[in-house]
Amino acid sequence: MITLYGFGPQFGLPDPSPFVMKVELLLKMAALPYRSDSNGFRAAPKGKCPYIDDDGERIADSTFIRWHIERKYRFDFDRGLSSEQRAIAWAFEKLAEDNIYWALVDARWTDEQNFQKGPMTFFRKVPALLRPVVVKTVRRQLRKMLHAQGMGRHSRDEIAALAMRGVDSIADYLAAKPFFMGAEPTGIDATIFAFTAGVLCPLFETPIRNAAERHDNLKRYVGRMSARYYPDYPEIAGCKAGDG
Ligand SMILES: N[C@@H](CCC(=O)N[C@@H](CS)C(=O)NCC(=O)O)C(=O)O
Repeated sequence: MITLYGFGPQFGLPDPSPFVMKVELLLKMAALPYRSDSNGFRAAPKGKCPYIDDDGERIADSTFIRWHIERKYRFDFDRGLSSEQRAIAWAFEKLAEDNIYWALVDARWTDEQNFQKGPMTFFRKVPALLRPVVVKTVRRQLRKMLHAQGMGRHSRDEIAALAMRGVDSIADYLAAKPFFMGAEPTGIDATIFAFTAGVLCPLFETPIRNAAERHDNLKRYVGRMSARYYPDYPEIAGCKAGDG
């Protein structure tokens, strides 16, 4: 049995982490039975979630988890795609994970109002007396990470401009197709769904979300993916499951 370690449903999303949502989608696509555990962060092999435990074998990082599923269960997420399409899918995946992701982190963790509505809830279990110190320390670490990655060196407007360009590219490439690469879902849909839902999450006020909301095809896509993979959610990120 596979255990998926994440953070648990929050902000109206199956998980606040797009990487955890991505892995959950991959498990659903491969029709593998799994259970979710939101108490494993401290034991994370690389200090981050998601990771999985597959019958005692622990694999960290959403991309290595995908490769593990492909190898162990002989499941090709990209079946039917040409090598050119696979290359395009990989490039879009990394646009979301290595560029848009950091704009999302900045929007959720450094904007005060968004932080109070969102990530602040992660600290509920910290004793009230300690909470201000812990929150301050974690937010300082986050800012250091953003600075080291590079996104944190830009102004708010510059970060938004970069992320909006990424979101527009995703919407333009999706165009009128039902799924990102065509008529059927492939591996990249796990990532595009997770990050688009994260960007569209109505809890957070961001120019990136405003830009994404202008793309009707993106909202319909999130609704279509939700209907297929999260039938128990009437809506995810403000996108109704039946709207696709
Ligand atoms: N490359 C990793 C990224 C995972 C990641 O960044 N996870 C974040 C949550 S979205 C995390 O656990 N952050 C905790 C930390 O950095 O302390 C993947 O693809 O799984």
